[in-house]
Amino acid sequence: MGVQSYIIDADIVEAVNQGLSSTPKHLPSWLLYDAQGDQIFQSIMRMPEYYPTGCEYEILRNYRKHLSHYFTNAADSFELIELGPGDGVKTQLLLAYLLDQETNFTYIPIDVSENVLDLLKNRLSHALPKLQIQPHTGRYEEALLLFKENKNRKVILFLGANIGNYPINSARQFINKISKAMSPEDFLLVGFDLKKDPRVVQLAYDDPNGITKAFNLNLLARLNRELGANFSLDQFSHFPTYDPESATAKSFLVSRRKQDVYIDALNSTFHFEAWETIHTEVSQKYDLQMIDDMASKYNLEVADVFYDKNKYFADVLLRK
Ligand code: AVJ
Repeated sequence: MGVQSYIIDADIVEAVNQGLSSTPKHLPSWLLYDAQGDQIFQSIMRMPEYYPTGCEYEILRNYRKHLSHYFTNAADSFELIELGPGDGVKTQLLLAYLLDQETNFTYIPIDVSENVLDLLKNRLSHALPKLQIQPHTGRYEEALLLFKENKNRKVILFLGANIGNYPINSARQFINKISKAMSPEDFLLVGFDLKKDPRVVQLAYDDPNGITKAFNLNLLARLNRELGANFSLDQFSHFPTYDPESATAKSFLVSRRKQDVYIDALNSTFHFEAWETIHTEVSQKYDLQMIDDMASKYNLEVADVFYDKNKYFADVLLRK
């Protein structure tokens, strides 16, 4: 092969090798979010079919006062820690309100992508000059361990139905880890996408303009760019499913024919049978019973639940 023109990330190599060597094949959803994927996800959030963004925006706009009351209860300062802030547009509603109230807090957005955090910091420093912001680059788990050690009061935000990306058992384990990092005065606010008409869910992941399709296929384009793979994007289709019984939405990439794909960085060829699948994403939906069960299992109490007008989505406030 020619001169290698890409930087190889060991985590990506391992995940891709493991996922494409498994039966059935799978790739982790965090691979969807490179600079291109971040941009396509911004377009997804503006689609009328993708209801979660608008719902959570409505919730934070309507209830920012209620939320601020909980958060500022003890009158002292606190750390507002956000796991996976994205573009921060929804959180900004809350931040602006807290600053208007002259609340003393530091905003700590945590993400694995330094790119996301740089963009966010630039944007928020202009929009909210008084904001004290301390971005932290790294994985959530490792960041939580750090926060467990400091004694500052904490409000942790995990919004946007990001929890839905974890299969339900992993979601439980993750909530358990957060719970262990929390003290009795701390709060945790989690955004859950709720069970609803299955057709509404289905359409959110199968939009007629193919934006979600482009998002899913970008994963293969990324492997072409970063690992020197030779996936033909038109030989794979995007196929989302929603099972209303388990309330799990899943996305697949389906091989349209029998084919071999070479990945230079792995120095390996992967074989695909016609109609063989790669599972790329889970988007778990919840109901209040599931949320209550999860909370009580891990010593958390549901302090309040905030809904949008359709009850499509809930921001759930938890404390120890
Ligand atoms: C960012 C994980 C909440 O699962 O709804 C949107 C990602 N994927 N459309 C979701 C996504 C396809 C989104 N989360």
